[in-house]
Amino acid sequence: MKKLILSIACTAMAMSATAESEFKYPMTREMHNPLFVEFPSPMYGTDSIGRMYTADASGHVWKDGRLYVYASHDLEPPQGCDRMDRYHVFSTDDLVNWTDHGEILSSYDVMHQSGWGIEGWMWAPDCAYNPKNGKYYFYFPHVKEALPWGGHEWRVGIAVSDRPDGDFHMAGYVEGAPSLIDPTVFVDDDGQAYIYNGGGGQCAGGKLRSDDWTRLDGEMQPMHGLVDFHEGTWVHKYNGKYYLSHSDNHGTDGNQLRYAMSDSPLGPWKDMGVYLYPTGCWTSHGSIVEYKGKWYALYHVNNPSGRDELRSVCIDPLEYNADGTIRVVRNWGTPRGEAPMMLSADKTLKINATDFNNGGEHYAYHKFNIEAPEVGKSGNEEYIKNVGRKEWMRYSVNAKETGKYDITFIVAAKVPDTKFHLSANGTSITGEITIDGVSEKFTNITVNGVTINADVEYLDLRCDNGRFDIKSIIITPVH
Ligand code: FUB
Repeated sequence: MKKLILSIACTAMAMSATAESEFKYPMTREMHNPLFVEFPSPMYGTDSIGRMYTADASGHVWKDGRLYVYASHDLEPPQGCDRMDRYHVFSTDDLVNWTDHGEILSSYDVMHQSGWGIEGWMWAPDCAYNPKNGKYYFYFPHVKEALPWGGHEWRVGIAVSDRPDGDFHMAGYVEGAPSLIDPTVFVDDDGQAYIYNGGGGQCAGGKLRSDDWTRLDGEMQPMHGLVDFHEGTWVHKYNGKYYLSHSDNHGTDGNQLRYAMSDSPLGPWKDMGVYLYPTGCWTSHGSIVEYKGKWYALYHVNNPSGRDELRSVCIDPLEYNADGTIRVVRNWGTPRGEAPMMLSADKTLKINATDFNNGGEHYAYHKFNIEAPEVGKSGNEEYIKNVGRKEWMRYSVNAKETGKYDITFIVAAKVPDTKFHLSANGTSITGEITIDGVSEKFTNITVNGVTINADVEYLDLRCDNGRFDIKSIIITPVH
């Protein structure tokens, strides 16, 4: 079995090597959220080239002042997350022009340089710089050998280089680290390096030896005080406090990113809540980094592909309150009017579908293949037409207080089995709604007694299947 997998791996590598040799790295392009999709990427097991998909971004600013992003590489066509492979490193010095430095490590390299590991399964990585020896340490979770799903032993692999952007060579794995995914390394101001990993509800942390960042100094311990921990640990320091951020197990519209604070890098931690609402992608995984005096959140979405296993890294500003707490990342554009539309217990709110937020693709809507949602006209009324599967529009609203509402959608399905839902701050509040029949005529569909919380910032109208036109959403308080 192992032999077969190895031979498939070698064939795939040989074919993609042909394709990749046509690329000249480094390769720089101007880019906006979602990032890196304009770079080429080999398609799994063929010699054709597709779009680059990336996830699990770890951001670092190194000696040269550039912001580097170490990300997972979702290969197309995906097979769950099994085929993730061939890490690339990206960097920028202006957040507009991004450089792909090319592939820095693959599962093939691990197998051939270290003698363990299987094809694919190269999940969320991180990188750390040790100023004492001038070396960059690339940490990544990888499966030791092929076993049935669930039986896998995960190792924290390590590759080392004198450069941040390539020339990494395997230097073993972190012996004694628990069999968990998503390793990350935080280096404190005194030079002490701490390593963390975690997944499936468990998070562990410990020290690396000061004379050898490939080895633990003592045992890794469970991190206490985290709430609803799922995976994707990241630790940073701000104004003398330690922050551990991670994804949670939130269901609808995907996981959220939460954070906890502590006076010590190994906790105990105090959960401080959510800093990134669900984006519509099943997984969420982020990092927080200071760059040129400002702070940024890196995270991923699935908008460009519409698939949970083909993700794309994004970056947005992150802000702290005066007390050191983190504000929720504002990746929802700005209201079309002067202020968010107001929801209150004494008035019906009519949201015209065409009044989606300002801010464009990624912030205010997602539309495949064309620039913006299509606008149609019915009599004097404008409407949005052809909202397709995994497309969405976003509307800024405020609620005076938490309340119950009846919500009516004025819609027309264009194909059978059309389904959609409405979310508040990335959480579905209506559940999936099916539009019966296909018609040119608009019809009213009402969902009764929907709770909308006072903290609502925006509503997303998301198409789950099929295609529909929509005129408006009418939100009536229930008394
Ligand atoms: O990318 C594969 C896995 O999905 C990562 O290791 C997790 O953090 C999640 O993003």
